[in-house]
Amino acid sequence: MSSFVKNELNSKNGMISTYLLIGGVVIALMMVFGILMLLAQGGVLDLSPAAFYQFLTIHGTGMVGAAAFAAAGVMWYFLRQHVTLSEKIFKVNMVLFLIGVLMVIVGVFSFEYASAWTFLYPLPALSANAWGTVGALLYLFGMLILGVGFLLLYIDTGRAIIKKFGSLGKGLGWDVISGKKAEKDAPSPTVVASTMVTIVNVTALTAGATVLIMNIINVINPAFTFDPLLAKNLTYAFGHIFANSIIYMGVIVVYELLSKYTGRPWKSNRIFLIAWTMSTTFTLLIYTHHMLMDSVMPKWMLIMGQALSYANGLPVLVITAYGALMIVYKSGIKWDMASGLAFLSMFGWTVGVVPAIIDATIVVNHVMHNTKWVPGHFHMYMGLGAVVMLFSFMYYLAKVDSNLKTNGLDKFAFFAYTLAMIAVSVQFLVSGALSTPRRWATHFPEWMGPALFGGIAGILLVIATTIFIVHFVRYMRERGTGFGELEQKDVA
Ligand code: HEM
Ligand SMILES: [Cu+2]
Repeated sequence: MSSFVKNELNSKNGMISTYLLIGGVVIALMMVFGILMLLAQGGVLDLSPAAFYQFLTIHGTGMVGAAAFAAAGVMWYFLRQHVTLSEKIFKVNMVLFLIGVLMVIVGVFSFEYASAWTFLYPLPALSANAWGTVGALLYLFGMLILGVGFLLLYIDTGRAIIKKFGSLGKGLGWDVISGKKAEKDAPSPTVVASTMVTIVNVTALTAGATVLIMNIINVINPAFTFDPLLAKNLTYAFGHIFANSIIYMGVIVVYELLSKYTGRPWKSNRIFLIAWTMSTTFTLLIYTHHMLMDSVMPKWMLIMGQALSYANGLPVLVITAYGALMIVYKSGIKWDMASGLAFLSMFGWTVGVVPAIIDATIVVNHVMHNTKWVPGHFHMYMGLGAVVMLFSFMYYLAKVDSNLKTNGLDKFAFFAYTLAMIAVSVQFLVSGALSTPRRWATHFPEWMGPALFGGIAGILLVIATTIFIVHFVRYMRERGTGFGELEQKDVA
C-alpha cells in the first residue's frame, strides 16, 4: 500500500478506534449489570426489585446501543474503502451518542426510570409512581438524540452508496441479479451488507423516532393518548430491526478478514446477492413475531411473521457460514486472534439461531415466549456472534495499524470468553426449559441454580473482555506504527 493511502487511513483510524473503544468499554460495564441481575435472581445478592429493573433497563439499552455503535464503526471503516463517507457526520454521531447515553444513564440511575429498553407505551407515563416524568423524559429524549445520530449516519451511507452505484437497489446488486450486469462487476460483500443495513435501519430509526416522540408527548401531557397496538408495532419495528442490524454490520468483518487472511477474494455472486435481498425484506417484516400474543393483530400479519421468522436471517447466515467454510478449507490460513474470533463469530451466530427458530414456531412460542429461553437465544447469537465480530475487528485493527503483538494472555481470553459466553447462554436456555419467566427480579428456589451458575461464568467473561480491551488500548497508544494492511507473512 502506498504511503499516501496509509497515512490517510491512519488519520481516520483515530475516530474509528474511539468508536470501538467506547463500544467495548460500555459492553464490559453492561456485563457487570448482567452478572448482578443473575446473582440477584440466583438468590445470593440482595437487590431490590426496583434496582433490578433499572439494571435490566440499562443493560438492554446499553448492550444494544454500544454494540450497534461499535458495529457502525466497523462498517464505516470498510465501507469508506469503497465510497466517500462524511467524516463530519461520523463525528456528529459520536457526539450525539455520548449525549444520549449520558441522558439515559441519568434517567435510569438518578430518576429511577425502569421500563426496560423496549419502553412499551404507555409504560413510560404510567409507572404506578415507580419513576416520575423527569426520568422518563431523560430516557426518551436520550434515546431520541442517540437515534437521530444513527439516522444521520445511515442517511450518509445511503447517500454515498447511491452516488457511487446509482441506487440502493444497485448497492444490493439487483442489476446483477436481473442479469443486466456481469457477476464480476457486482458490488463487494461490504457494499451489499452496508446497503442492507442502511435500508433497514433508516426504516427502524424512523419508526423509533416516531414512537419516541409520541411517548414524550404522552408523558408531558397524559391527555394525549394513542393506539397502543400502533405503538407496539412501531416500537418493535424499531427494536427488532435495530438490534438485528448489529450482526449485519459485524459480518462485514468476516467477509473482509477471511478473504484477506486466506488470500482468496470473497466475491458477491448471484446467490449471495439474492440471499442478502431476501434477508433485507425479511428483517423489515418479521418484527411481527413480537405480536404473536396480540390476537387483535390481523391474522395474515401474524402468519407472515411466523413464516418469515423461520427464514429471517437464514439466507445470509447460510451463504456466509458456507462461504466461510469454503474460503478457509485447505487455504492454509494462519490463525491469530483476529481470524480466530471471526471464525468463532460464525459458529456463535449459527448455533445461536437454532433456539430462535424453535421459538419462532407459534405453538412453542405460546409456551416459551416469556421465558428465559428468549434471552438464551439472543445472548448466544449476540454474545458469541455479533460482539465477537467487534472484538475480531479490534484485534485486526491493532495488528495492521501498529506493531503490537498478541501474547498468551490474549489466547487465554479467547478460550475463556468462548467458554463463559456459552455458559451464560446455556444457563438462560436451561432456565427457559424449566419455564422460568424472563424479566422477573425474584426467582423461586427451583429457578435459582442456573442463574447463579451464569452469574459466576459471567465473571470469567468480564475478565476475558477486559483483556481484549486492554490489548486495544495498548494498540491505541501505538497507533500508526503498523503497515496498514496484513503483511505477506500473515497471508496464506
Ligand atoms: C456477562 C455477560 C452477560 C450477562 C451475565 C447477561 C445477563 C443478562 C440478564 C440476567 C438479563 C435479564 C434476563 C431476564 O429477563 O431475566 C439480560 C437481558 C438482556 N441482555 Fe444480557 N447479559 C450478558 C451479556 C449480554 C450481551 C453481550 C448482550 C448484547 C450485546 C446482552 C443483551 C441483553 C438484552 C438485549 C437483554 C434484554 C433486556 C430486556 O429484557 O429488556 N447481554 N442479560
Ligand atoms: Cu424480533
